[in-house]
Amino acid sequence: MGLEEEIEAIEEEIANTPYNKSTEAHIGRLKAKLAQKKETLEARGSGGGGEGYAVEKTGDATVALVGFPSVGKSTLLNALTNAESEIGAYEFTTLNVHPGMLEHNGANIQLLDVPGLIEGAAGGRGGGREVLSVVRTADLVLFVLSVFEIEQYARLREELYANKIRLDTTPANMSITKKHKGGINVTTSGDVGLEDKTIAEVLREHGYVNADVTLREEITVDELVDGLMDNRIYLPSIVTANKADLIDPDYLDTVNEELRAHDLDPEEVIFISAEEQKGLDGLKETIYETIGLIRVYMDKPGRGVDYDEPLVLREGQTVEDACRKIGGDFLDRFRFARVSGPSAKHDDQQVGLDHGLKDEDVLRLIVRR
Ligand SMILES: Nc1nc2c(ncn2[C@@H]2O[C@H](COP(=O)(O)OP(=O)(O)OP(=O)(O)O)[C@@H](O)[C@H]2O)c(=O)[nH]1
Ligand SMILES: [Mg+2]
Repeated sequence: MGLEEEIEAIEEEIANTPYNKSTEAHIGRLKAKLAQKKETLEARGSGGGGEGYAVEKTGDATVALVGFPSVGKSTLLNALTNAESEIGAYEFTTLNVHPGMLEHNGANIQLLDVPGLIEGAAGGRGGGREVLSVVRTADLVLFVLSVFEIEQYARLREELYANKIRLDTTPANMSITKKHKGGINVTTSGDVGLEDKTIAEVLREHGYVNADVTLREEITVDELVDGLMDNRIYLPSIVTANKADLIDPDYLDTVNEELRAHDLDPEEVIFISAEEQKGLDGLKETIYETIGLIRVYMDKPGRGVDYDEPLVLREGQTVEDACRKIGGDFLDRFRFARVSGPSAKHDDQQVGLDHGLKDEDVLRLIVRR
């Protein structure tokens, strides 16, 4: 049996096995096996340099526009950025990756308009694999849907999932320590939703013989398998409903229903018209916030606070990260810093390299001469 047939056989067996407590461990083992076989198949296929598109990443963050042909990706890119992406009234206008730079709150956010993501993309048909490899390197996925084709959302998510992109979730909270003997020991805190036996089986299938595994949250078999593979990418996403200018107010109910049918909260979906440039300010702000960008205003000796060109960092980053981003020898010469603003207990608080910064902090670095 060839690898493809083996994969199909396992998929069929999973589909035909009812899921319950007595079959859970078996299904777990099958899913773990399936993940590895797919990996092997892919490694074979990628000999011809299939990773494609070397798009140079510039700016403070990168956003991938993901959507079917003709939903308005290029129009949106052009409306948001300084790029000139070809817009056509026919499908597949965008045959290459078109980058553009969006400036918002002093941050430079690179948007990538990638070719229409079509059915079977994750399987490598129709050049979709290249699209997906671009998406994998982004910091945020921006779904572009047309208000008339909300159902495309399901397919888009499936394609990304099949290409090991996990959206709006975090990696499983677990730790594994390899040992020399003693078999596989499972420790869980609270009900994690899986039998200890299932967890052990999945680990065994992944080649662990002796190991301590600790799970600290509820998890599915698929999430457990993901947690064992090192090539899963976790990204946040935003959903836009474009061409909102074309719908009558009474059709809005239908759109909202469609959204809910796809587990989307109409309140969280951003309705826009790329063509008429409506709803774009809200979209820019949501992009900025979802990536978790923050502005830090540098207080430069003798020149005062620079509010025009903030240092752009991510939520959770520290004074040390700020020094690195500024470059030069600031880190080597660092003595201490003074912070005012949201992260400071009081104005001019003296802090060290590990101090966490927040949006709109004012930062002064005191360095050795
Ligand atoms: N009415 C209206 N038309 C739009 C809007 N956005 C895009 N269009 C039109 O939809 C068509 C397709 O737009 P594109 O921006 O080329 O779509 P695309 O997603 O880039 O398509 P591909 O490059 O083929 O993947 C064009 O005729 C646009 O003028 C919108 O907000 N409202
Ligand atoms: Mg296009």
